[in-house]
Amino acid sequence: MPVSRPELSDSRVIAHVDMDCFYVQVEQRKQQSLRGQPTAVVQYNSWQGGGLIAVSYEARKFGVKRSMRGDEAKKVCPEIHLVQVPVARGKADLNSYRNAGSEVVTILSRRGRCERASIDEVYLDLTIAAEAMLVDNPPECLETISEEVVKSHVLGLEEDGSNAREKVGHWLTRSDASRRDKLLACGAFIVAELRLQVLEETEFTCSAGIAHNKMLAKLASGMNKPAQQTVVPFSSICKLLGMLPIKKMKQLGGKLGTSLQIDLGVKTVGDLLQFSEEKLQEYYGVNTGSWLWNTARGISGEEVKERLLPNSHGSGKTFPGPRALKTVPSVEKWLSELCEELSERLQFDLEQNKRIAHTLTLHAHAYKSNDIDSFKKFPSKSCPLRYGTSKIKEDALILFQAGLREYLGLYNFKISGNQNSGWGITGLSVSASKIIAIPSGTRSIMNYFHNQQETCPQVKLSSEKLIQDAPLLSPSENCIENGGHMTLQSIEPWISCSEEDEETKHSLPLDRQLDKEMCKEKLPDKETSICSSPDAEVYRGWEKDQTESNGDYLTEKIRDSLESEEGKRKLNKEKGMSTISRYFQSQNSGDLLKVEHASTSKLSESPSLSDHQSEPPQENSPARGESSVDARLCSHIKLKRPAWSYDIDEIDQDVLNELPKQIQEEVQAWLRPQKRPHTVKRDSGIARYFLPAKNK
Ligand code: TTP
Repeated sequence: MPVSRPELSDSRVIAHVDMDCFYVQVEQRKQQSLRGQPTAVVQYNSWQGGGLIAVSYEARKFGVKRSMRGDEAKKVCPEIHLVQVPVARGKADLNSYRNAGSEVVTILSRRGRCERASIDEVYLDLTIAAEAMLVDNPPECLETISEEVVKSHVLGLEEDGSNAREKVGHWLTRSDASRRDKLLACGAFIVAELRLQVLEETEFTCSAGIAHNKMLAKLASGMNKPAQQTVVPFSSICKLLGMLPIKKMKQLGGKLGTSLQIDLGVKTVGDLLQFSEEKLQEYYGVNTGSWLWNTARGISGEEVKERLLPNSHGSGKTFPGPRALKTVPSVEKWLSELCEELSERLQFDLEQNKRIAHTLTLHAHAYKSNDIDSFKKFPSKSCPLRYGTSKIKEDALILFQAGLREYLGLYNFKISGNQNSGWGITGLSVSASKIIAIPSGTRSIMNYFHNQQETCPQVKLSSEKLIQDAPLLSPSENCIENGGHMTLQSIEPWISCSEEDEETKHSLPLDRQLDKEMCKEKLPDKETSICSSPDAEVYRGWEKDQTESNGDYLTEKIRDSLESEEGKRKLNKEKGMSTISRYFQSQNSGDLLKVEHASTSKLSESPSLSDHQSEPPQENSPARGESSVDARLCSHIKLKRPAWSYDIDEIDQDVLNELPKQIQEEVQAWLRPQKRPHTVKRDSGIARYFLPAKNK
């Protein structure tokens, strides 16, 4: 759902830069002979000449469109050069395009805050640079203006005939303009300069929109392509939105836009002006209603976020028509390819950018034949991400099976097993999100992280546990690059949204989410109750020890936060905490997870767990002889506490001397090798001597 944000200031200068026919330009740079030629990049699949994914402007003049296949494009433009997208692992390899995008981002980020919005789009906040230019070097004082600047389009200016450039030049250098228009003019100078730098350094052309917010800048960047820029002065906003078909507005291309057309009879964004905010809220809820009201007026306070790297990594492939995957082994084979690619990119990101992804998500597109329920979507599933190709593959397969089971219904899933019983997978993707940077100067943490991955068995995903419905990601967040197979648009509808407050859930460190998931999963009733109350007790106990021994007040904070929904929200608000703190938290919670998991897995191996308790079990204690899983879990987790860590000097020798000989020896043995507390036998009841009187 769109989020309504009031305008931060009407004096911001925001640019949206969009590369022109990007994949084609990258291929033309590789093969210079293609420059200026009608060219298109086609998908890996060569059926009917392959699907076109990028078309040069020279080819567009002939009527070649992205929706065509290569054979069709050849018919309308026989001279067209069709370049196949690079291939690796039987699918498109987008690395050269990603790297080319990064080259551009590096240049654009020189003048202001830069947000990489997709493989070939960037938002820039140039307010500070524009303000500085207005003070130091105002356009009205410039003696010459570069050709690139006067080539700008200024919405609302009559651009008729030969004097268009003159008019633009005049508008950009007016001394009587309002301050906010002067700032936009400065923005036009800066963006023109940046675009020239991009061309000189990368050989790529790009187009741009310059306005006072992201929404208007994005609308403008596509208005004059290729290699041009468009400015949106305040006076032209009304006209621009008045002409803009409702479905062309970002966020209104889908159901909401359709409803506006059908239910309110709205044709253009400007048509929304006739409705009061209350009316729109009545129809679409408070938030969306306000967003629509603001949008109709060109109001958007969305900030440009500092982000030079993608928010997520994804690898996907479609299997249209007869290529649909119909058995679990065939899905497994492709998942393996996708996971290898994903893992390579994660590793690269880790090494190059010191970033760690926390969530693995599987999306699939499926069909069921002979099923009245065929509108049902394959549910997207996610889980905490474990590094290492084999772990990612293993977890992705489990996520797939969990999704398939839900999609088919348990009964059908059981009877179909690995057989084809009328289902097919037409699209598959894995993605890694919640990517967090490890702060610089934390080399040892990197080692720690690596060690964790390699030496700890970690939590092994089971299809019964730990799997979450994937949250709905916004297109820009999701940023799954399409692999020449799946477009973002086509992925988006697959993502199922769990009904829980996802934002809150995902604000928790992932291992905590995991832990809560374990508690929520469909365990037998008895075990479910373990999680709901006594386990929470154990959890607190363990964390208290951690808090005391580490002095880690953050752990304490998380515990508090977990205790209530309110707390969770509090934690959410604290997202701004330094990344390093959060990194430490997640490492700590990772430990917790290991402890708990180890405990759970040991339950069956160790029938008399109570023997290991630091305190002697009481006669009626459920931990002694009882089969209460609950109590056994408690006792096992308590085992992990740093119990009985007395210093020998703190024990009064006289007290020891009064003890029976055998017990004295035992205590000595116990205290001496303090670093090996678990090696002592503890079944003699010695602890009774140290218990408070009432327990003796
Ligand atoms: P776009 O920016 O949508 O288009 P473009 O750069 O090719 O052309 P334009 O000048 O009109 O902006 O997409 C950027 C690249 O993403 C594009 O070159 C190829 C790739 N892409 C796909 O692979 N599949 C798709 O469905 C779309 C829309 C883009």
